[in-house]
Amino acid sequence: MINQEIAKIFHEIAQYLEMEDVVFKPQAYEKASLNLEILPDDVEEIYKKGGIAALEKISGIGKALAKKIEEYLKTGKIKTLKELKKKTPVNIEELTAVEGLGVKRIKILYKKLGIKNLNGLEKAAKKHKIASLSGFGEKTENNILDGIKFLKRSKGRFLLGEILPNVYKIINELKKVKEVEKISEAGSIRRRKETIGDVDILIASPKPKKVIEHFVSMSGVVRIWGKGSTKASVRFKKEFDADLRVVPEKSFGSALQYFTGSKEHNIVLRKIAINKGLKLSEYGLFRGAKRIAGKTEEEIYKKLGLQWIPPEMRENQSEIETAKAHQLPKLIKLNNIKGDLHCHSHWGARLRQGFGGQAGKGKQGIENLIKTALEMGYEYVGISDHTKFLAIEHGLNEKQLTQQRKFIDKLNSRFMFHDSCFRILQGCEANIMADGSIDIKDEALAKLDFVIAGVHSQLKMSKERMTERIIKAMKNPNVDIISHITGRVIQQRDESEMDFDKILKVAKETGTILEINAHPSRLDLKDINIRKAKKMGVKMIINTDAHQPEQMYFIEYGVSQARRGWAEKKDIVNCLPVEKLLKMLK
Ligand code: DGT
Ligand code: CA
Ligand code: CA
Repeated sequence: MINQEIAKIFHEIAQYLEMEDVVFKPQAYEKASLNLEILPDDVEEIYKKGGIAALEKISGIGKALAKKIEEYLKTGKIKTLKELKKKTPVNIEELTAVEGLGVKRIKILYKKLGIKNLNGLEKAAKKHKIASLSGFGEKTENNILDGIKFLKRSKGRFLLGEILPNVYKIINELKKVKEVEKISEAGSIRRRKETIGDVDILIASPKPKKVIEHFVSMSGVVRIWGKGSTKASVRFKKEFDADLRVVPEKSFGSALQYFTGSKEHNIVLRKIAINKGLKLSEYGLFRGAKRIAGKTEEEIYKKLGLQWIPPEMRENQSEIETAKAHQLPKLIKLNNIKGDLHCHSHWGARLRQGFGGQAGKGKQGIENLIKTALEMGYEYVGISDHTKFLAIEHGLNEKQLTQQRKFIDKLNSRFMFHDSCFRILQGCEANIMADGSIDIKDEALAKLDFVIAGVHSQLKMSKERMTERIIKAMKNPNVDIISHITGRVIQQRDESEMDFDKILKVAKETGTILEINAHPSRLDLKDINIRKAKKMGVKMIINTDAHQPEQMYFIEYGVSQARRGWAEKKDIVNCLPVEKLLKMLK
């Protein structure tokens, strides 16, 4: 809410004024901040209706503060705060996040030791400069160090793939609680963002207290940050935090809409409501005091004149305009996927260990990959081992590929014998060398059912060279698919630089398919690149790059990334049955 945004700024101004030993004024800002927090009406609306005079009527808001609110509504900021921060260059927000540190102590730390931020605080505490300050002592110093350690750990974001399986477990456990009527994940988890700050869960129940008791005493909860009558916040053993809200069923839809976000999406939605003379909040959609929607998200979007928008699209990236025009794409779904073409077996490693004819067996053997594909209801699976350049991955050479072909042919004939339509395709994930050539001879590539090519070495080169390198690979008539094109590893390695638009043009011309790699730390193509590819009419494939059969289940993350990129079934070639898929290849 805009009220909350202004309340936060007033609170910060109060803190900075306090640092300067100003009297009375901090209290005035603090009081105004609190009043804004609990104000039921939107200040933007109040201002629209009655101007600055109406703002002055809000309890705790005088002429000067009303002007500040007006400034924020008009410019999106309040200059005073910036000026105060310039005078006292202390990062109060960062420092107050340390447990046990308030403005009073921060003031002493700044005046006596010149501490401005977390870094300075940590250095001073480690040098035992804090314990000797009056009013601090040894114990406080240790608490500060603990607090810093804790903050550092919790600052990090998590990969969607690390968190989502845990969220499913939490939700399944809470579903068993009899007071729980409805439950859903919300926040970035529901939007399936590639990284997650904290987990948000929403429940509809007539007995919130009981639900909250269950939640905070769940297995895996190691710390309770806060617990109220309708919400709670905890830390789980795996070190992520989760916020729970419990609402009555009649506002489940509006609360789900609000807590799913994104914040930017919500801001635009709220404006649409205001323009229609309505008010949208987590409690419902209101005309005056009358609730006209709230139970489901669908009715809220509908009453706002919009199609229901899938959570993955709610990033204020033109989805609202598109929903208004009733032109939302019909997003791809997990069960549209008919097979996975990027699965690694340990064929090469087993050959090296001398297993010979037994190379297809074992935990990561081709047979096990097939078993998992069948479990997943797939119609085909593609075996695409690394090739000879990647010696550490026991990449296969031309001869070994031929040997593997024989094994795969034999398996296929066994399926045919049993009248099953399941097909095993043989491919490889060849390496794109620095000059854009492929590490396997063309005659050998031509014998495979499909060829994936990817960059696995020299990821750092100039934008021009990298672009040319990939373009040359795409022009190879045997290369059907380019894997994980930017080479990024989320939170570990940046994307390689390249001219993506130019690459898309050549992909379109040559009929090369771009992979959406579903591995949780790759998700490459990322959402905006998927949208660009779709716009250009470049075909994509969602592959897992599984190095173990279980990893074939990563496909879910690839599908959600594709949805975030607005992809439809027709954009993704592994939604096709095998014959049609094979026709899409070069
Ligand atoms: P995260 O946790 O950083 O991965 O991202 P979110 O989107 O889950 O953010 P979080 O957990 O802070 O808040 C959950 C949702 O609640 C957010 O997506 C939208 C809503 N929300 C939170 N704060 C605000 C706010 O100040 N204004 C508006 N309009 N919505 C908010
Ligand atoms: Ca969140
Ligand atoms: Ca949250």
